[in-house]
Amino acid sequence: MSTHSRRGITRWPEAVEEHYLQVGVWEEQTIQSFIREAAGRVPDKEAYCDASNNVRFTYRELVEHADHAAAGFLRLGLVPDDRVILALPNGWRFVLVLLGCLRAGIIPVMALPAHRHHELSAIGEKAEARAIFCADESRGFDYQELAGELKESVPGLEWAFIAGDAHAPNISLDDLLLHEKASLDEVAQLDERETGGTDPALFLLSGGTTGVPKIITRTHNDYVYNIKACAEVAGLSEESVYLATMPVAHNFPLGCPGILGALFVGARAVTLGSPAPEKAFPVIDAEKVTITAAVPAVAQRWIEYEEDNATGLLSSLEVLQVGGSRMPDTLSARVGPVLGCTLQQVFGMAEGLINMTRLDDPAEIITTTQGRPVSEYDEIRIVDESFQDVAVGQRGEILTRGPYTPQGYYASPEANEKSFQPGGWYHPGDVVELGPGGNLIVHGRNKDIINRGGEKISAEEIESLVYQLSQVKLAAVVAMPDTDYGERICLYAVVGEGQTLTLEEVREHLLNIGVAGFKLPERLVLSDGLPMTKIGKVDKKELRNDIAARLEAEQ
Ligand code: OOB
Repeated sequence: MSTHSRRGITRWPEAVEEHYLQVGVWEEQTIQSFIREAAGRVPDKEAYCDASNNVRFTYRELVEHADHAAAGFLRLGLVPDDRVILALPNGWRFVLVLLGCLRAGIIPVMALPAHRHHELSAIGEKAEARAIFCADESRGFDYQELAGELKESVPGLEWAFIAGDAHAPNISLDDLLLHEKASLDEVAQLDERETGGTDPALFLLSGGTTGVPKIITRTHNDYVYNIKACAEVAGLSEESVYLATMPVAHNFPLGCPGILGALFVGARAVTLGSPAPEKAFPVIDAEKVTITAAVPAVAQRWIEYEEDNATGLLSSLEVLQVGGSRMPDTLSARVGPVLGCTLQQVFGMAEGLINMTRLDDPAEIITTTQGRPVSEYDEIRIVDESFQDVAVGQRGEILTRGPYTPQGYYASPEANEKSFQPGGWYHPGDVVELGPGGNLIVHGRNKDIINRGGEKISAEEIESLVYQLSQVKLAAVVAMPDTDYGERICLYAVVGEGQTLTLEEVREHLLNIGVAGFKLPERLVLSDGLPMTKIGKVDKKELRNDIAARLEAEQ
């Protein structure tokens, strides 16, 4: 084990790691070894379908392509433990690059196609990324240009792999994925070098509260267990067909159980680039999808679309997992009757802990709670502001630790100080109550983020960027309620005397500095002053009430 791959990575305490190994929740095997195992059982079965491009691979093909990709990366000069930014959209290239990286021991940083220079430069620098994998051009945005700019600004970032035709010096990813072949020697070397269970497998990004997205190291041992525990609770079997319509870089559609869970059990994984019902419903019908995952905003669109159109395209669908933000009880009650499938509520986080309602739970539990931990080894406490356990049935903030919840962020001592409590307890800032049958009910959060349809946006990050506009004297970003997204971003600002500010100016400024589109404020409220708390901070609670009241009055 080289020391490099351990730099910045917090391990579980040694005795705890030994315990997890002893009881077998950690198996000392890699993620890809379980996909190979499935390929051994059902080599000629279709493993994966890219429904946007109608590209399909059997298990045998998938495993071979992963070898070819891994050998191709290493031949070019990438080495095990290198980090690479994976910002590809859902599709066959994403899957082959991910599996190729895992096979080569290269650590992919799971970025989003929506990320731009602002996010990718910070992530790339923090992770010391040596390559980026991205689209050519999408929705009018030129990723090749972005990749070029990133190579200029991120030290050590040498390669840009582009989907489709690449302009030199960028490298054509398609050439590599479709034409490179691993020799028998190279395959033997890959086998020999295959990394161990406690090695980092991938870096997930946190929807955190501070400026730079925090990186979460997920090791093979912990992520394998995450995937397996979720696959079991979601009832995945060889007969399942799992559809991902959200960006698969997110933990939820990636490993909870996600496409990786499907590949572990010899099921079929299908990806699509959009959750729009007009696109997703025909795919569910054509591919006979049995299980898929959605955020509440998407579940709502699906329910409304089915109510309006009675498509009858969902007869194969058995389970709809919903999570990422709080699903209103009124919406959860409509899933079964309208979509004809079982709802599974999922309260999870990229940092680890996953809670799910069980498929055979009574309807009352499924519709009114966000589920219970998927593993008997998950530990949960519910505490007050001084981190004392609250009385049973009281609301408080959740603390958690367990075999797939790492005890620190990657190379972020300050963030760790804030987000982890002594004893390795992760403190996500969610306010919960222990409900019937040990199921959690999520009541809100004590963290300064906006949860826009499942995408988490740090208020502090946007505020600091808005302050770059010279006319802004005071800025506060808060969530405003929204029927489609649950929450949208509202900016309150105080400008200097005689100065003006428009929403367009703010948005243009943020776009110019390369901020992801989903982080742009959607409403601006100019004010002469902002309410302050006793300790001199902007009173965001009051601002949230204010914007809610304004919206109410406008209806
Ligand atoms: C998932 O992961 P992240 O890392 O994008 O966000 C985690 C945060 C949680 O701390 C919580 O604030 C919120 O998202 N959240 C929910 C929720 N599920 C997540 N809040 C209320 N109700 C729920 N059901 O969002 C994620 C990761 C894996 C599986 C599912 C979701």
